Amino acid sequence: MLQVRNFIDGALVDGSEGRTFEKRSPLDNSLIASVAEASRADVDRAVLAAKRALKGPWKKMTLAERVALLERVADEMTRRFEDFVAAEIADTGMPRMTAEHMCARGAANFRIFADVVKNVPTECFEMATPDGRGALNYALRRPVGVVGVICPWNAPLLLMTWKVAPALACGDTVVVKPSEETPQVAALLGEVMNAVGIPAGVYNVVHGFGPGSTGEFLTTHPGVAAITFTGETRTGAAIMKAAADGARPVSLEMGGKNPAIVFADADLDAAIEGTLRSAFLNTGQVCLGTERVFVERPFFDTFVAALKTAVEKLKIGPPSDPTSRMGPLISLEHRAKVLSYYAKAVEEGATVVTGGGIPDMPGDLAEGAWVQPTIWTGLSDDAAIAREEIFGPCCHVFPFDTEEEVIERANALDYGLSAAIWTRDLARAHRVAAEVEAGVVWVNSWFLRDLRTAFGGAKTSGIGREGGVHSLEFYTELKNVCVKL
Ligand code: NAD
Ligand code: 6OD
Repeated sequence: MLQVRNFIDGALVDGSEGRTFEKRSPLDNSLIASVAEASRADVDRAVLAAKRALKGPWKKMTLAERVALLERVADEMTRRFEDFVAAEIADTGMPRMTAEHMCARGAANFRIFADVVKNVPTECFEMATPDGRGALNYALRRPVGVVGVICPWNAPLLLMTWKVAPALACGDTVVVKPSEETPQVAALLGEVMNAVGIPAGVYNVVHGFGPGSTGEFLTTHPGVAAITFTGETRTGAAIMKAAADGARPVSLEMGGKNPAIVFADADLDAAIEGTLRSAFLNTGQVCLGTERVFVERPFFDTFVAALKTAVEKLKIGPPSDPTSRMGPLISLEHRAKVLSYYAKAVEEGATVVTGGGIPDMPGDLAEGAWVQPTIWTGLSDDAAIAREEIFGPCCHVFPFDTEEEVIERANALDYGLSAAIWTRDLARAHRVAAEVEAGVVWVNSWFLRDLRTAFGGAKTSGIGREGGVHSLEFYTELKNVCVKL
């Protein structure tokens, strides 16, 4: 069985207390790995190693040298692409094409932030002084320090590198806590760091859980200067409390219950194809995914029928089958949560347009975390499945009558991560995009990413923005130098 280890100060190591935890395959619940759980002492060692690296070889490098190393990380990730894809698939059970996309984004994240730090200017202001000699203000960006990186399981490599890459590009060092559900790619990335010559201590990984374990040890560690987190909103709130001790900054990318708004003038094929992706990609385990679909009434029946047909064609199966388009959920525990919402929808009187249960899977796969992709109609906006993030392959489709009404309904929740608007009317697209309360809005598309743009959530979906130069706000301290001339 695979042994997944921590990565501390440039070495793959077991936990100092000898504790391990099991990683099971979502495909059939078989045991696939034993993961070394880091103790408080291990977290401490990782943070100290990161602090040493921060003041040592990493600090001594020029920006050009650092950028060249990050580009080599991307190259090495590309060279070891198959290893990353295999690890991502083993931990998550996702279809191969999804894993390939995620792993390509992992390397792309290093390239974009290498590029950003190479090219970004800082401000400079000349000022007058009473003696007429004047003064010059210029800004310097300096690393913030050791960054604690807490990651979820739904897109392990993409989301971890989305934080590690800008942190390293800015000259910080990191201690990463991957999700206990998806430990493998973080350890692999450690091998990549060593292979290209990233100094020991710059990138560290500690495995474990949240409260009372590695996550808590890391977020409460006084040596951690800033914490960046992706995960559930209530976990983000707990991390914010931990960060308040020591007044440390946080960047939080959290949950969503995202709307799609489909106007009757939309291109039906594009809206169906887009909603099929936004609700069911990665078995609905995408924070940006659509769980509430609002369709203008004249288009409603046609839309629901076409989405049903498209969903019923989705091939559910293991990643070993190249025709699979939907894998299992991450775990049996998560499936129990998703199925509890499937039951709640029925209790509340929903019409189940398709799905609603567990698919028949052959052989050992019957033990895995499979669920049917599900569409509901017929409930009101205050039903539990219309308000709470389910994080599964499901959506409720609601009819609407006016633009004003749909904006109000889309904005009715405390979440505000993303929205998708489908229309051929450009003026309306701009109007609605401006009014929808979300950090990211797509028009006639979904999850189309330009990595230079600001990414994050409004309301309880996030605090702060990452992406392009916006990441520098979090991963650096901006220092003004005022020089009297
Ligand atoms: P989660 O909040 O349960 O766990 C995320 C990480 O936090 C894990 O590594 C976990 O071990 C750790 N953790 C848990 N409690 C902790 C604590 N008290 N202190 C420190 N660490 C702790 O989230 P998840 O179930 O892994 O991921 C799914 C969630 O993530 C969904 O809500 C989804 O919307 C959200 N998400 C958001 C984005 C975004 O960009 N906004 C992206 C992906 C996922
Ligand atoms: O594309 C990204 O940068 C990003 N953070 C995506 C998040 C996906 C959530 O599941």
